[in-house]
Amino acid sequence: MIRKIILSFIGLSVIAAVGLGFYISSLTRTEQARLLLSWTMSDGEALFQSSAETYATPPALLGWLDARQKQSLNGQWSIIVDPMGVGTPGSIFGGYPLDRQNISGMSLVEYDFATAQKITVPGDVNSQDPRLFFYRDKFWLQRDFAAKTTPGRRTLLHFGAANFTATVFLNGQAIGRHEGGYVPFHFDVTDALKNGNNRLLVWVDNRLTDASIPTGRTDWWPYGGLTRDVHLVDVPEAHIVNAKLALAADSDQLINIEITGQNIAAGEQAIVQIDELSVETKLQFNKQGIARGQIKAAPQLWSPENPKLYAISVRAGGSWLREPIGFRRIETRGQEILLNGKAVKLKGISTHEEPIGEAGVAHSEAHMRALLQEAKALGVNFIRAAHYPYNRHLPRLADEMGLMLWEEIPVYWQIDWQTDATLAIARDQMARLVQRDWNRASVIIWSVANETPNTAERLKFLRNLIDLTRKLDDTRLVSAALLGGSRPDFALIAARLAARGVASENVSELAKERFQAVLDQAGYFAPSASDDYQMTITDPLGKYTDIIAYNQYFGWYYSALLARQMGVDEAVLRPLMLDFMADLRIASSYDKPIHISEFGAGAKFGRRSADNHIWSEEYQLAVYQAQLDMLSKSPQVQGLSPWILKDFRAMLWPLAGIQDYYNRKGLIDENGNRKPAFYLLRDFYNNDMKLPD
Ligand code: GCB
Repeated sequence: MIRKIILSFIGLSVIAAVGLGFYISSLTRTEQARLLLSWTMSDGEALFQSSAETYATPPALLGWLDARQKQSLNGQWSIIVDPMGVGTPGSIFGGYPLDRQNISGMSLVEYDFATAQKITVPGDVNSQDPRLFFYRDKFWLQRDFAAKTTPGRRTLLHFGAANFTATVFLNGQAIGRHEGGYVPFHFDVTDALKNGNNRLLVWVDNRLTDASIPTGRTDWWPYGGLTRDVHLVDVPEAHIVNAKLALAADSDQLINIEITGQNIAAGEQAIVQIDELSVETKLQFNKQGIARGQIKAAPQLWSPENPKLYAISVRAGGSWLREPIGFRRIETRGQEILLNGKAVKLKGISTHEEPIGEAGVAHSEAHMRALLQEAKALGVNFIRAAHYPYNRHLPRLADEMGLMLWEEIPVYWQIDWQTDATLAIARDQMARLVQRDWNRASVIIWSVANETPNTAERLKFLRNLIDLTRKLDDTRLVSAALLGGSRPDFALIAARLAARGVASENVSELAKERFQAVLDQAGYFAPSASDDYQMTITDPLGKYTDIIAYNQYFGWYYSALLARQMGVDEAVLRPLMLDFMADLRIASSYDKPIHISEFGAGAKFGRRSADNHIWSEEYQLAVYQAQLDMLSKSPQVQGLSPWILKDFRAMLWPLAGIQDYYNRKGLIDENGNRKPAFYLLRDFYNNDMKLPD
């Protein structure tokens, strides 16, 4: 009988536990956190000793990171992968990621970080364990570290980025949460830090949703984890948070300065010095903790030919920061881009943040240097860093190596345009990117989006981001990569292709019939086989950007799409399109410079085809040939950044034997092998953007 009672008691407890488990997992994360905080462990120890009900959000960006005194927390971290959310605060399944010191042989603990698998930080989790390659969910990262606390100084825990939501706990205390990925953030952990050993735990969730930025559908690998450096930064109580320097709008001999301080009293001084130019100025902080002013100087202006940087030092409160900074002017005049008052063409290439010859995300200076060196070998003066903010090494090296930069936030394809929380993430990403890189002369363009469909809600959302960007930094150009070409445009292009098809000798009778049907539909507007066409970009967003940036895939996707719509084989349409591109021009209804932010074609390195089949090096080369011809004859086009320097990982492309989860539009493959189109583009750039004869 007693056995029966015990068994049914256990049975009921299990049912209750499971039921409670379901109940808890049905709660929102905030509710779970709240529940957790009201609980204590059986040994009386509070799981997390925070009284906060929601996680704190990080303060405004800390600038000048490289100039600060800091301790690296990079290295080996423990990882516990938690797809079921067992470690979720509030879970009753015994797997708490708790700060328990006395784990014995009798403790029911799943989350033993001492015995857990190790991974390297910085680094994404997906490329460090084959089991995690496609992983997009929750995991825990933990490390211990020794620290020394000093009275009168503050310690900031700084993350270069955490993809995509990170909740930070230090010594069992909830510190805060950042959502969004790709941008730096920090927390002041002075009060939670111990003199001696400390336990740091980061709960990372790399899921993306329809309301996140980006959404779950991206043509790049959504690498999760602590993908960039982690540091403890030591600052004095009264310190500089950030400082911005830029040439004044109306003079190359005046530099505007704005310094933001923390705990610096109104009336206190800041000193800015440029030793090499023997100039110095003193500014005063106002009640808002900001010091503004100007310094009279005549710096040599930064350019790709002369990437001149000056060591600038800024002193205020207890901070003394020193960084190399360059000064230059970037603006547009009609359809031209002017660098330091002179027209400049952007000879560019697009990139992703992946290293050459290694898996995963590029996070070190060496990774970035190798990428930029390969880009330089291509003869470029410009990089489009698509589609999200990269690590801080990129703009620093670009400053040094004389490369102009386009930096972007991951507002990509379809976004939840109507949700305030989504807009808040995009604004946070843009603000942190701008505030991190506003002293980098290399950065000339901020991009607020890529290929977003033209709707009223999208226009409102992107105008909000453009306004924010200009408010934070009015010394650079703002753009967005647009999807171009309206339905009527493509109908008129289809009619021209059809006219060529009907006149061609290499086309079957059946295909000619189809082409004739397209021409019959065009009726009165039916073109002749020699008609050219000008594609005009009219997207209403163009009114608000400084540059009309256009991604187009003539010769690649558009051939497939039009072939399908016209009911002809791609084998017929692809060669017709390549010929037609010689008579195609790109223009815009806005009297502004056009930048072709993407074009490209997929090719597997070493794959050859005498018949110019797709995925071959020959076909990629033929698309580049036709594109460069077309674009060099489109006078409004002031720059290019073809897609893309290197083959990159993407879940969209499973085609076995060719793509294998890589996007193959690279001019080099993942190991750095150059495809023939690399050399054509190099010759084009070295020949003043004209195709060599
Ligand atoms: C695009 C996107 C880029 C893709 C590329 C492609 O238009 O902007 O992110 O990777 O096309 O290869 O399809």
